[in-house]
Amino acid sequence: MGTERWTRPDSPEGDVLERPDEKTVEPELWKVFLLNDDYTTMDFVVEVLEAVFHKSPAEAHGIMMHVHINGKGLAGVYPFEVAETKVAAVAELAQGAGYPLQADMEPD
Ligand code: TYC
Repeated sequence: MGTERWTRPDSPEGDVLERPDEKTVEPELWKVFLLNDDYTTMDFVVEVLEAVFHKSPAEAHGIMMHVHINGKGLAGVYPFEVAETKVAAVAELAQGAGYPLQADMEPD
């Protein structure tokens, strides 16, 4: 909670530095969302959800429809570097197939 106050061993007295808590610096988990667009096919989105996010066909279809209707939908929650890799994998698959499908991420 708040900040942890600490002083370097060799620092002059009164030279108090502040280090934010770990959680403040970088949240542990990040949400990865798929974004809707008018051009990516529904079948392709389902394929991406199965391949990148390891969803079952039924789950993938449900998430795809949620995104189609609401504009955005949660594909998964991961540690930062895993989430970044998922976002990049979506971009690479989409670009390779010529679709504008995008994913983004935000702290959980
Ligand atoms: N809206 C797209 C269509 O009608 C389907 C779609 C769903 C696209 C989800 C992107 O993340 C998406 N073909």
